[in-house]
Amino acid sequence: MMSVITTQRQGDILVITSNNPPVNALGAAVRQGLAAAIEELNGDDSLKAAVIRCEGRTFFAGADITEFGKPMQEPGLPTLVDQIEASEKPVVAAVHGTALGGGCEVALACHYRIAVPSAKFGLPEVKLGILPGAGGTQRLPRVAGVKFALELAAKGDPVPAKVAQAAGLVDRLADEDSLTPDAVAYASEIAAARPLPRASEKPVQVEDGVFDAFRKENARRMRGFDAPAEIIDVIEQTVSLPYAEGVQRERAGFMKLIMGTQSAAMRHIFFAERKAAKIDDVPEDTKLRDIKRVGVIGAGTMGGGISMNFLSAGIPVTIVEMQQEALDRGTGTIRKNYEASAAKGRLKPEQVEGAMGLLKPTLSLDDLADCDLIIEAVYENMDVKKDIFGKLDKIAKQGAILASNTSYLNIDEIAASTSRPQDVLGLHFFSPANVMKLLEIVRGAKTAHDVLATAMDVAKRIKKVAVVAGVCHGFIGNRMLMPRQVEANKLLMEGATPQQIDKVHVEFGMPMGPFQMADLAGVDIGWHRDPTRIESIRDALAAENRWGQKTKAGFYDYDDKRTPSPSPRVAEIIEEFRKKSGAQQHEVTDQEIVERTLYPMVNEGALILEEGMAQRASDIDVVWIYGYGWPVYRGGPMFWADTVGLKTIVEGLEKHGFTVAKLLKDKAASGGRFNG
Ligand code: 3H9
Repeated sequence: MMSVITTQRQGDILVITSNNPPVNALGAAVRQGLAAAIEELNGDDSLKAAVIRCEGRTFFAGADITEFGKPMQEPGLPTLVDQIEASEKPVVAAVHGTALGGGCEVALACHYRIAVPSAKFGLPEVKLGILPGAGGTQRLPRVAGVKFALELAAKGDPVPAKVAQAAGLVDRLADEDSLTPDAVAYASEIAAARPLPRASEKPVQVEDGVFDAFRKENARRMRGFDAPAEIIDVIEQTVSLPYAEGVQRERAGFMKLIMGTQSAAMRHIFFAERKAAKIDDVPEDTKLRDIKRVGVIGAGTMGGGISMNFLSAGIPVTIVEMQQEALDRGTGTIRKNYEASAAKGRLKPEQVEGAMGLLKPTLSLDDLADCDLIIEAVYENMDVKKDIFGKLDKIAKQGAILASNTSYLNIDEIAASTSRPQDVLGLHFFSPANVMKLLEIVRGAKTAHDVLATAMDVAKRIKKVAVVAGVCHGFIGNRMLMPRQVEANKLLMEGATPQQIDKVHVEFGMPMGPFQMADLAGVDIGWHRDPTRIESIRDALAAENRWGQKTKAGFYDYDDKRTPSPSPRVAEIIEEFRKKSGAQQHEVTDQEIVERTLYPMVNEGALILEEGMAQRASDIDVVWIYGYGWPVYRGGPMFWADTVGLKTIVEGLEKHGFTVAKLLKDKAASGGRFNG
């Protein structure tokens, strides 16, 4: 078997190459090979310096995450990076692709770093719930300053090579096409330089107040997460310590985090997201249909947002509306959104024009004849959708994929209004569609394999995380939202307030609770619009023009800055309904809210699995993380249920009178789990 690490001499330079596809993760074989190569360098007088480089699409993308939780084979990464840095002869890191996590730490341990301009550097460990555990918290502040180290390590977003260079993390940029020769030339140039620049030996410069300022600035995004707080603490507590002591503190922090539930949850989601892209009965080499132009029917909020995904990815869009005014309004909103991004510096003005130039507005469905994928995004009405699909059947070219953005309706029924149900599927985007990462791909009974595979590929092109769902009311996400809402309403009748229920959800880690969500989405959504027909609290609120944030009143009152406060009027309305309902009043505890709103979601998830509406439990977790803001550090509802214990979930459900799904009951009885 070919070794993952090979060495080759170019004159007196040793070129050390890693070839460990797909991402050159630093598994045991790579670490052993690198350690041996460094020994080779130092044991041979004819060698003067070394270059560490990688084959394939990237420099080391980090430690091998699949090894976590197993006994570590020697040498561990912390030992290896120290060995590289301790080399008596200079070692140059030649970076392309992404030097992430342990990969960035290997680069930091090298004495010099050269990178192509397209390379990126990052410490994404925080996104796996851990901290850089191979000297990253120690070497990076020494090389690039505390502020930069905090940004990279506590936020986890990579930076381009040029930014890394400005910070001191990259010494030299290579030509995009000649990294290895440039790195070898660089190694020859510095071969005799002494003393060697060793990151661990540099003093750290600390600006006053940098840690508190960083904590304050990022308090919101770090809320609930253990790892960022630990990373800041580790750096703060070690900046004035020698490297050897600092790295011990780092190790202690790493061990604490990696043993914790948050890290297990976040690693679960890392792999769950990648697994979701695989469709069990659709071979990976399925030939894809060519998607060159997309049609979108409806230029409302959804249609506009959906279009932006494709425009941003450089895919031309034909957008159709029925009236000129609505069409102008829709395209105007798309432009306004792009211009707002440009104003924030996220886009260049020419990118705005580039995207807008790909948009073809029209009033005629006939103009969709040259589209390869057509997405219908009109309002939720089966007859309207059937009518549109019937027309599309006559207009669309052969082989075009016909998709509906419905959130609830039956895709098979929609597909039956065409003569080509094999080409029909659901593409359920989440609002705002240009922002939210989730895409539910709804698979009809007759949807062809290549249609599914193409939809998955399109999702990747437009940077969505896609999950396959079967045809059922509300698919995966909205179907699980329903029991939560029903219970939240019942709890109101029994004595809880909207504030209390929302608070429990926010403390759990959700961005907002069910009533805050209703106010944001619009209390009037789905309202029958008859102010005299008051059958629910929502009817009562809607009838009083309490439509949510947009009318500055809903379940809460809002000021001009949309800050919510409890509403005395809503309390009165709830009281009236309580009396009418005859529901028994009691003091509702926070724990009861968890058991009655979150456990039923797990139960619904189990039913979804039982019915085959989701391929795997981890897909359900992905839906909730990317579509509804379930806290990633709890790993999604099914992973969370595993951490609570399925027996406890079943007991809780039974205590509150729910019918428990068979799958959930069976798993609880056998001591099983949803994930693993
Ligand atoms: C760390 O370094 C800790 C140290 O500080 C301390 C240690 C003591 N390990 O994403 P893709 C797999 S923590 C194992 O689809 P892309 C992935 O599962 C690590 N496997 O490709 C997938 O497998 P499959 C810090 C990994 O081009 C395949 O590779 N580093 C790892 O869209 C392709 O992945 C990170 O957190 C890994 N480290 O994106 C970086 N990485 O084909 C994590 C990937 O079977 N990785 N795989 O589904 C990434 O962010 C992206 O993979 C990357 C490529 C940007 C590199």
